Amino acid sequence: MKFGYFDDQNKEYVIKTPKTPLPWINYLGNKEFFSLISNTGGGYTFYKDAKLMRITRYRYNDVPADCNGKYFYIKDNDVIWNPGWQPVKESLDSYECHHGMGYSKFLSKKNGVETSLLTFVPLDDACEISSLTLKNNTEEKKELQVFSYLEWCLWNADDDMKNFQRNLSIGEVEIKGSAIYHKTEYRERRNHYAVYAVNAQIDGFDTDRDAFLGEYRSMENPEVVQKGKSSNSVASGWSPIASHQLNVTLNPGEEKRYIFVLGYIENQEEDKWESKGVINKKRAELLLDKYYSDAAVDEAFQELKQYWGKLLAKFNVQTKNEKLNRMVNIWHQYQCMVTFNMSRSASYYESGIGRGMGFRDSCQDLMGFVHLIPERARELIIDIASTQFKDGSAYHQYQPLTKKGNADIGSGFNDDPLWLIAAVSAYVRETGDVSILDEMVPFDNEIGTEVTLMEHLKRSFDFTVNHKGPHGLPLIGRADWNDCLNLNCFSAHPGESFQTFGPSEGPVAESVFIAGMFVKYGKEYGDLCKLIGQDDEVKRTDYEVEKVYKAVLESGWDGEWFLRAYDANGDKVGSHVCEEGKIYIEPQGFCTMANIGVKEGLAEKALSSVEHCLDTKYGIRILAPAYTTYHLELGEVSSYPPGYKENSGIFCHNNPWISIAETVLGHGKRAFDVYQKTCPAYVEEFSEVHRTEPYVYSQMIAGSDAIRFGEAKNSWLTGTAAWTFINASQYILGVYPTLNGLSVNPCIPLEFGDFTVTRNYRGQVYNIQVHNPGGVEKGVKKLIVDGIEVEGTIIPFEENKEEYHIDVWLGKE
Ligand code: BGC
Ligand code: IFM
Repeated sequence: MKFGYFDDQNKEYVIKTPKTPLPWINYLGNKEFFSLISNTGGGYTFYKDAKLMRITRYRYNDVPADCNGKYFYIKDNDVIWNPGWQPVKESLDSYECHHGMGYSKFLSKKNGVETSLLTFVPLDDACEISSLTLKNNTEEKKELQVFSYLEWCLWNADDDMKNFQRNLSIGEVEIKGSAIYHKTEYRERRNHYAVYAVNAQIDGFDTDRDAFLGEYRSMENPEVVQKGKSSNSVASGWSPIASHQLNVTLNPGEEKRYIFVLGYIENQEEDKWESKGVINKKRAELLLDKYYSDAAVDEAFQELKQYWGKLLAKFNVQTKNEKLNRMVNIWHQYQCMVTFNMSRSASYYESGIGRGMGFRDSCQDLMGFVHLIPERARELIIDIASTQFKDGSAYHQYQPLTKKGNADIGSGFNDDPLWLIAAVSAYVRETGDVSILDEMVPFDNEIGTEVTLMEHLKRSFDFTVNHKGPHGLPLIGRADWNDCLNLNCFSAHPGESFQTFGPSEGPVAESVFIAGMFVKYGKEYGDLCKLIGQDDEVKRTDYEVEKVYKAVLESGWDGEWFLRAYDANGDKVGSHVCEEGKIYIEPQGFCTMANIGVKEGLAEKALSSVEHCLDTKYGIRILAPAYTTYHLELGEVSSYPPGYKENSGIFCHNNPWISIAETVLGHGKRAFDVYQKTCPAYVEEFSEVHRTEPYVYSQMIAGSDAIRFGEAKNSWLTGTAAWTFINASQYILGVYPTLNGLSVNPCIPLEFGDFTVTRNYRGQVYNIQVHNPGGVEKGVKKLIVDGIEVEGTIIPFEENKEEYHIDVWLGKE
């Protein structure tokens, strides 16, 4: 069952009912000012950092769900409704929510009034614009009252939810004309404030929540709206809000449009800071003036659309498979932008006050994003590398506003260092910009400790070299990619969180997954060394990589698949000798991607074991059989009920690893089958089972042991976004950036047909036509670049060329 449809022409998903199984959201904003917005108008706004600079308040764990947003109430005599249905929930005569690239649009009809509400964040300003158009479709004159509503968050969203003894006394606002200023904390910090304004003369306002709602009422039935009259309340402490009243008279057929602007303003040094907490409104007024007219707003919206049009044109594929085209050309890349911006900080499942930017997460996110805006990927690499320690380990997370490592979480996830190599390699392969390797980057953000980024990569590499266990495999530390595989926590104190066991950390638990990573990214580090002429280092990397390769063959192979790990007792994890958790997905994917055991025939076996032991109709499970009891020696992985999360859930993130691994072995059909199983456009058909948004990936789908098998959770912020785009674009379609240029080597099902790819690479346009006359799964028989046949699969890079025309002929030798 579907709740909407894809409109590929407009790059939108159109939701046809407000009653989706869960809130289906979108992200507004591309760089610093962001909003989350649901299909019923819920959500919240922040500047740079969802924890420290929260502009509007959201209510967690609330009933009904998805409560608080930027709402508009329309009152037509006794009938009151919202264009997005919530919070009044008055049934609408028609409703559509269009989630597009950086904007959402609500189209609805009620009582003969047609409304169109477009909301977006313009490209270069810290504000959100809501353009509300009301049209009278009746023969009678309409006298409407329209009320806007949002609730301010007292900036630090964490404190805002806890520190009531202070918070209830600090709220301050100022009203000037149609502009409502939120200036809480201005007295103290004097450096920022927010404003909510409308480009019309208002007929009233409210800034005190209780006055607006009335006693013991909720947003569902505000007293002010029911009365049709604002109370002109001025908040003093308690809960400040911003609400405007507009009395709107519409003659038959008449239409009126209002522009609401929610802005964030940061004072600059030269701004005059006055005493008594009076804010300097100059910058706010400039901003509000800028978006006062309809024409200015239309222009800003067109710019946003053009921006996305240009960005997405950087990778465009045309196959006969409409769903694949849609996902690769639009939604995969869009989700990559969102994960790049958010890491794992703010979604409807990440509160924005817990995790900030993840070292591991952001490194992977940028691998799927780097072709879109390489300069931003470059900046992020430097930020991430600056949180590394001298021994190569790193803070697991950092706060986006301060860019400082999070000391509460600390370090100890032993896969982290290697992800930095993966990210830098992806950046240099994409851009050819080796100058980044010479950038001076500090350790732990400490001035005076700067070394080159290349030296950071060396420390990353050496972290694994210097942290190996009894089998010569990398030590896992607190966990590796699988945060819940806590193999050293056997002596954690009861009640302590799984990952905060510090002193009891055992020395011996080893990870075959990290071994796979080391072989893959160790080689990529070696390639970078070679590129810049560090020949001795190349030899050293070859030697170290070979050692770990051998260690995997000797101690990391279980007979039918790759072992997952050794625990702190030296016992095997993910082995046929285990009663539960006999096989894990991660090493099968990563070792094969690293080419371990490919020539020995082991990878082939491992992937067929994945198909037999882990696959389900909704995707591949992370492990099987699920753990049915808690194991102290395994940690959080066994804490989840069978079928959920890391305990045998279908973790979407590592499904593409298997798909990529299948392409390494040349299995085009299987690679594509794996891709399709979890891919949103293919899953859309059974949205009532899957339940999360059908245009983006979720972190996890409940596995076959769960009662709600097939139900997804934690949509949007998942490494699946980057990996699935990498899989589809670089391995299935086969357009892979190497250090020496773009390579084309697809791996597709026999009946896939010919296809074209347009790829912007290093500032040049590559028009690639792939022909598969004999219907093979993999194998480039002939590569013709601008009429000239070229050896191999790499298109020679030519400086000063603008466009290439490439014909790739697949076939048997
Ligand atoms: C979650 C895991 C997650 C980890 C991150 C755990 O509490 O259950 O899914 O990966 O935290 O640190
Ligand atoms: O790898 C992690 C990621 O960093 C956060 N979400 C869960 C994944 C698997 O545990």
